[in-house]
Amino acid sequence: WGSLGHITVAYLASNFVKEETATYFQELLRNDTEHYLAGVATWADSIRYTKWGQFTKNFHFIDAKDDPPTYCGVDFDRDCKEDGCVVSSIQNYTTQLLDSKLFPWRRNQAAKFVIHFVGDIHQPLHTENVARGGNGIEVKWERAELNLHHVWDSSIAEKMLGGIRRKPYEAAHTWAANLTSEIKTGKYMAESKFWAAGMDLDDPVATSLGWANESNAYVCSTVLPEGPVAIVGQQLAGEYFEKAAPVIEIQVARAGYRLAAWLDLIADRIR
Ligand code: DCM
Ligand code: DCM
Ligand code: DCM
Ligand code: ZN
Ligand code: ZN
Repeated sequence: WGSLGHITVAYLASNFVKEETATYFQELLRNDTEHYLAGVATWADSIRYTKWGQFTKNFHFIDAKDDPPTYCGVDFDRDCKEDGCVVSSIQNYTTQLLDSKLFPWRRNQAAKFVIHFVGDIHQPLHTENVARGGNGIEVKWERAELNLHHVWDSSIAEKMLGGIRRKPYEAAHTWAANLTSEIKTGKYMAESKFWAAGMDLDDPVATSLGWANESNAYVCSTVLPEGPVAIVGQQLAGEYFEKAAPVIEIQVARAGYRLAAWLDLIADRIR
């Protein structure tokens, strides 16, 4: 996701964590405001293009070697690269967070990675190999030419919220408040009860692979419904946008809700 998506996932998670979890992470992240998760949500993107941070560049996605729209599916052994992927990274940094022998700065960094990667795994194109997760697919977006990955990371969400480019923190805060009521009392009230089902802190690979497969299924149904060739050069800000927007919305909602549940499990175990 772009900044708007990541910051929204973080604010949403802060609306659902237990009070003890909030206290624990406010201390670890040295921020006792309501922005303690949101303020670090895009940190992993800010370091991936730096020299010291480039070892993390593949940690944001898993390249499923599937064949959309005919066949979708993520396989850990087949798809996670030697130097890591989003699934192995959630496993690695969750384990570091649970290791009380590590220096606090290591656990602080691990927290920032977990907060970011639980967001990214819910972006369907972060679970897809075709054209490097859609980066190599040129499309039209209103009067601009963009790549498909960028449209799913940022453009659709920004258009949904009325064309935000200015203040991502304010826009994200408002979006998260709306999604919070949809989860608590609105259209996601029934199904959100199942969103954290099957989460196992002792098996972060199985847990996050479940999230990756759910996310990747949208590549076949909604991202590339006619396949990768048919979408090249198409205008996506019309009918395509109408079908994609609800998928972005539910994926951001699930990511925030699950991040809260994951942080609760972590804080429960180490406190
Ligand atoms: N980004 C950045 N520096 C760059 C290019 C992009 O910080 N030189 C950020 C902008 C987007 C994010 O990365 O918000 C996209 O990350 P990803 O492509 O992992 O979703
Ligand atoms: N913030 C940040 N990085 C930015 C902009 C803002 O970490 N580039 C954080 C600092 C504040 C909060 O966001 O804690 C401001 O959010 P708001 O404007 O919603 O009060
Ligand atoms: N990306 C992806 N899958 C890939 C390669 C990249 O999901 N196989 C994502 C990571 C960034 C965006 O696409 O969010 C741009 O990546 P880069 O800056 O590495 O081109
Ligand atoms: Zn992306
Ligand atoms: Zn990322």
